[in-house]
Amino acid sequence: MRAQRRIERRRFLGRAASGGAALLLGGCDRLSHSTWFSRMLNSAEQVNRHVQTAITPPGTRGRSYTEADLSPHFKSNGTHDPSDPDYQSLARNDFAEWRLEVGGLVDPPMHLSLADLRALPAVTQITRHDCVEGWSCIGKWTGAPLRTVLEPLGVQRRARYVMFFCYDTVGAAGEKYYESIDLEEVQHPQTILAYGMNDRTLPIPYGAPLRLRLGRQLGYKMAKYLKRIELVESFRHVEGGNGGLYEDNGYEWYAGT
Ligand SMILES: Nc1nc2c(c(=O)[nH]1)N[C@H]1C(S)=C(S)[C@@H](COP(=O)(O)O)O[C@H]1N2
Ligand SMILES: [Mo]
Repeated sequence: MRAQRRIERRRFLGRAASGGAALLLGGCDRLSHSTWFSRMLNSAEQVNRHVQTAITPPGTRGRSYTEADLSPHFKSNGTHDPSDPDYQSLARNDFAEWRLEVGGLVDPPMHLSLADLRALPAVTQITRHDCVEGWSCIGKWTGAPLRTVLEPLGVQRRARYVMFFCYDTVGAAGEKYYESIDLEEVQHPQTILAYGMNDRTLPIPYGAPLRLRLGRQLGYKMAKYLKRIELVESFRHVEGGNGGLYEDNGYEWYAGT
């Protein structure tokens, strides 16, 4: 039964987030004028933009920390090592054959290697990771800002969200981990595709070879073990329809900290 299944999955995933912001869309007023980001605002989004701006002022960054603040032991949560056979075989060869698929509203679809991503200007940031289960760790993350990954690509102007699909499954039902963010979050300087952690190659328990890092949202938004990203106009008809596996289980889509 669907209700029973929901309860079991919720139990597996942990306690539901309390409070939090309502579903917030759009929010593009600090975006650049030259790119696809600025071209798709409609009046409904303008209204939502005011709501989001009131809660998270545009340009707000998550707090940055120093080396002295780094957690001696960063917790690995959720999946620690995906059992997917494709993932396992990629891992055996240090992800040399791994490619990030970029699809959906982008012409042409792309496959990016780790070398492609490392060739982009890298950013490093020390930020706090807050899990909805009630723990926090501070880590140092290195990667390519998502905006610099997407900007050279032929992203269609209809695109409003980026979806992230992962190699692992979670819970008794074995559903694929996935997540999504909107264009404001894509443009945020702390939104990076991270391949490094604490000055090392990103280890498997933390999402190797590539994971999403955000500056201002909770841990479950930061998809590990990335396989494919997809530009979409709406996430309503993807997987459970709520923009992420946690969201399909009742958690907030905008998981601001
Ligand atoms: N693919 C995938 N991404 C995921 C998870 C997961 O199980 N699978 N867990 C999420 C949760 S709830 C948290 S708190 C963080 C944990 O990241 P960490 O293992 O680096 O601490 O990853 C998030 N992203
Ligand atoms: Mo979490």
